[in-house]
Amino acid sequence: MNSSRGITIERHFIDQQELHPEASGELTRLLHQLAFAAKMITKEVRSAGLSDILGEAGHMNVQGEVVQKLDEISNDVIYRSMDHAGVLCCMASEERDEMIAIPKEFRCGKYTLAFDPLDGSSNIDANVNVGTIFSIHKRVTPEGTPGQVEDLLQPGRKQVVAGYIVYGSSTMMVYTTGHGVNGFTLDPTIGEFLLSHPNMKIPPRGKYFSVNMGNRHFWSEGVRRYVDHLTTPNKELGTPYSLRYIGSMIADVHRTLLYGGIFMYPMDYKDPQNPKSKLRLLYEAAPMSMVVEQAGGLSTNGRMSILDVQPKGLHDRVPLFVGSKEEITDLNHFIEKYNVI
Ligand code: P6P
Repeated sequence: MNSSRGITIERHFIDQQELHPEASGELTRLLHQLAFAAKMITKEVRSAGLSDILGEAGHMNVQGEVVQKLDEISNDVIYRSMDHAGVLCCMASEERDEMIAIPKEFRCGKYTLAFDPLDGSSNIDANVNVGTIFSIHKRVTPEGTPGQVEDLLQPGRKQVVAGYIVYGSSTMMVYTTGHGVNGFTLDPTIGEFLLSHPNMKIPPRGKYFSVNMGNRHFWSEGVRRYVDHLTTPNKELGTPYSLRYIGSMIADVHRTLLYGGIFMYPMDYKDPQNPKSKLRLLYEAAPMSMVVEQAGGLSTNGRMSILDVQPKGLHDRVPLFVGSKEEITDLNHFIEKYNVI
């Protein structure tokens, strides 16, 4: 029997809602809109190579119009799908410096949405998998008032929904409401997301590690020694692991979720006085970490679970290590021993 049994994502949203008798249906409406936006962005991504919307913004397309970059188009698709739904009080996007308010003419809801409209978009010209990442919290300021930045600045552990849409050989939507992880594959012939990966679980240990080895000399000693451990032949330990790195975090983490192993974007000590991280907490690290932890994996910034990191700003960056439970546990032993992340 096919595991999807023809269960559409809309049916799954309703099933999830029925787990919460007190539910108002607002969250279900939000998820419906996200699935709709995913189909719209799929259309744009699939036709990108043909309709001259690749590359930098500002150039003119064949119709003589100013062309937006695909990530800006994706940003607008999500904004337009969500702003009038009456379920959000505010949003945050990688593409916008400030908090995105809900237009006055629309009702303010009780949720917030933080999103990366098209993660990995720098690779889109090379036809590499890209994706949309989303994170939903319940507001903390009084209902009926305009949303505030503090509604968005909540730790990942308080997410009510986290997930992503990966635009690859097929479009998949993977999400959790805190009761496990489920994956849906878009059937383009009927325009429906069908349950293809029920109750996803990450293997406790994998055979792959995923990191940009070009930055090896800029990592802390703990991380460098851990990666050296992974690449030193040892039959008993099952090393060396294989390196898989696409340079599109959503694709690298999605593969890690399916096959096991570890994805890393460590702190960069190129300037020891001013160490830097690259990945964003609110709409990249926190939602992806919630999905992986809900699937039985772990995440860390080198000190604590990503889900316990308190955001200070909408675009905070964090070191990210996420993957199989046993890999993160091994990494932590190296970090503790050398005491730097
Ligand atoms: P690097 C893509 O641009 C991105 O934001 C993530 O999706 C990806 O993991 C990372 O940057 C890749 O960065 O420095 O290895 O090219």
